[in-house]
Amino acid sequence: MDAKRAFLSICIVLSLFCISYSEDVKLNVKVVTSIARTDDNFICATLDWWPSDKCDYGQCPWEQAGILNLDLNNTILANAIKAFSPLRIRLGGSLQDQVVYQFGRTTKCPQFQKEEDGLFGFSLGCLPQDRWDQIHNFFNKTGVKLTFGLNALIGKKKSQEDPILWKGDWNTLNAASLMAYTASKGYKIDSYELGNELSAEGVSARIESVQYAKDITKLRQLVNFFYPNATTRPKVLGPAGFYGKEWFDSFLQHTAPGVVDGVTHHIYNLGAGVDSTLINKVQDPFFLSQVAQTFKDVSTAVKDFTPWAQPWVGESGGAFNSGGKDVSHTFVNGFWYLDQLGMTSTFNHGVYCRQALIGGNYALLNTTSFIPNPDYYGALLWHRLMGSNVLSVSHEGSPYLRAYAHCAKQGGGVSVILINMSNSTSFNVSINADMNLYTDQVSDSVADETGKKREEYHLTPKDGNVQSDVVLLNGNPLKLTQSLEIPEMKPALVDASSPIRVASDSIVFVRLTNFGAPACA
Ligand SMILES: *[C@@H]1O[C@H](CO)[C@@H](O)[C@H](O)[C@H]1NC(C)=O
Ligand SMILES: *[C@@H]1O[C@H](CO)[C@@H](O)[C@H](O)[C@H]1NC(C)=O
Ligand SMILES: *[C@@H]1O[C@H](CO)[C@@H](O)[C@H](O)[C@H]1NC(C)=O
Ligand SMILES: *[C@@H]1O[C@H](CO)[C@@H](O)[C@H](O)[C@H]1NC(C)=O
Ligand SMILES: *[C@@H]1O[C@H](CO)[C@@H](O)[C@H](O)[C@H]1NC(C)=O
Ligand SMILES: *[C@@H]1O[C@H](CO)[C@@H](O)[C@H](O)[C@H]1NC(C)=O
Ligand SMILES: CC(=O)N[C@H]1CO[C@H](CO)[C@@H](O)[C@@H]1O
Repeated sequence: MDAKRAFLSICIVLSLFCISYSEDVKLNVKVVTSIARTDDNFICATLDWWPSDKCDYGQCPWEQAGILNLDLNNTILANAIKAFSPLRIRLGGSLQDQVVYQFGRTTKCPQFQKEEDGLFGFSLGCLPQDRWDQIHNFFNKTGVKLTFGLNALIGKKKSQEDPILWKGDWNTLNAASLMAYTASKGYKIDSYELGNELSAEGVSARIESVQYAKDITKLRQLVNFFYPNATTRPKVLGPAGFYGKEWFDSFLQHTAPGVVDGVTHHIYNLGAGVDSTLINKVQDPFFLSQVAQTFKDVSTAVKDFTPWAQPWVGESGGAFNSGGKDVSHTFVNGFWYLDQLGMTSTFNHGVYCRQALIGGNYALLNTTSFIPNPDYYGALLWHRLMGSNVLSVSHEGSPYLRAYAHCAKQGGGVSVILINMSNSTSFNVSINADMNLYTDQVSDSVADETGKKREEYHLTPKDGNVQSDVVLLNGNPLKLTQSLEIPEMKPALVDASSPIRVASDSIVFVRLTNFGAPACA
């Protein structure tokens, strides 16, 4: 400690010469009980409806990535999805409440057009039947657990008194035709979701909470009718919008047991994609923590009113209006994204859907080349290493070091993620397994790690540039193989008795294979 202080003061005096210093941190992991649980497929990514002429801030970042245009023959896209085996995908977004399906009585199938009076500046659009077949063939081949977002405004009318309030009952006919066809073809649907961002204040449109509860109850009836076998029946999710206490409480109180399986809400806590301070926000732990109250509120509301359901983040892109052009697809965005995954897990969220798998500036895959961005690899490591039981973890070091611990997904032990948002401090982290249920006083480690190995995955940006699209794993760039496969991601095996070195501006996943954790047994 003294040596470190001395080093630090020399550092301050000779600040020209001292670029970085290191700090010892003791991480305390409570291993007796878990504090929350996620779904086995917590990682989820979205696909959206945006046409190529969706533009923000003088830029049109969706290109051919909307679901009606997306090249489903692309090898990288298929390999990127297959690597998750399976990947949870939510298909939905702003234009979802303007899509009709070419099934049943709906035979005409117009495409989205720019339209000034239309919601989000577009006309109605349509999902052609043959496109639905192509989508399902592709998802079947690549292994996708699909959430499909249905149009909730069909049958409703704009009210007189409030220009964005829509009134009247949901007309289920078109959705029923789609569902009948989908079930008859044996296409797998993990869940149906109703509407997009119509809750609370709404965005372009809104529905009152009691009306929405009535509509989603109808969706439950449709699903039960078309999927009589309860074992394989899709889940029902909603409201897929922004949290507001009054609206959510009322909606949940007006749904009967068994209607809703997942309570989905959306997060855009970083503000507008055009914001020039976006790069600072994603590295600022004090800013990033502010959204925690929303996760807690949703989790509490679900526990109080619909304890049979699970809270989900149904869509989260960080920065809205397609993300930040120079930030959202780069290494630095991982500080926000992986911290969000950790944070929502501790608040008992089942799933976290990242906007977007492809499209916009915030995609896991590059919109034009399909080459995975750094967050793609972060998501994949999370999916492979972090199991569904969440453990409590704390330390007294710098707030710029974030840490989350889960039972390992496979092979036993505990997985930890360490996020160092500091560009100047590195950390030497030793991990203590705290067996004490009742006090915070640190007791002895349970496992003698001498001679044992642990697995480490160090993620750093190429050339130390946090705005790089290329991420290094243990010092080597992650890039597709010659046959365009996702590269293997091998851990470094490190003597388990030494501290974990966490460089400044880096993210480290660690699997402690020999960590005795009763909560993970
Ligand atoms: C942290 O670990 C590195 C490498 O093992 C070592 O050089 C450094 O002195 C350590 N720092 C502290 C503060 O213990
Ligand atoms: C994709 O592949 C299918 C079958 O291999 C083919 O029929 C279709 O034309 C291809 N589409 C494009 C856009 O290349
Ligand atoms: C793909 O479709 C076949 C035939 O319907 C089915 O047996 C299989 O389980 C499906 N696979 C996935 C991953 O959905
Ligand atoms: C329901 O689905 C499960 C899983 O596919 C199957 O084992 C079971 O036989 C089905 N039940 C009925 C009544 O068809
Ligand atoms: C896609 O890659 C190009 C070329 O490297 C880059 O200029 C662009 O910013 C990337 N876009 C996204 C959204 O990843
Ligand atoms: C570290 O971050 C601060 C604040 O964002 C910045 O002013 C500084 O230039 C950065 N230092 C390095 C070495 O990147
Ligand atoms: C304590 C510390 O090193 N803080 C720095 C962490 O990194 C952020 C972003 O790079 C800086 O803004 C802090 O000054």
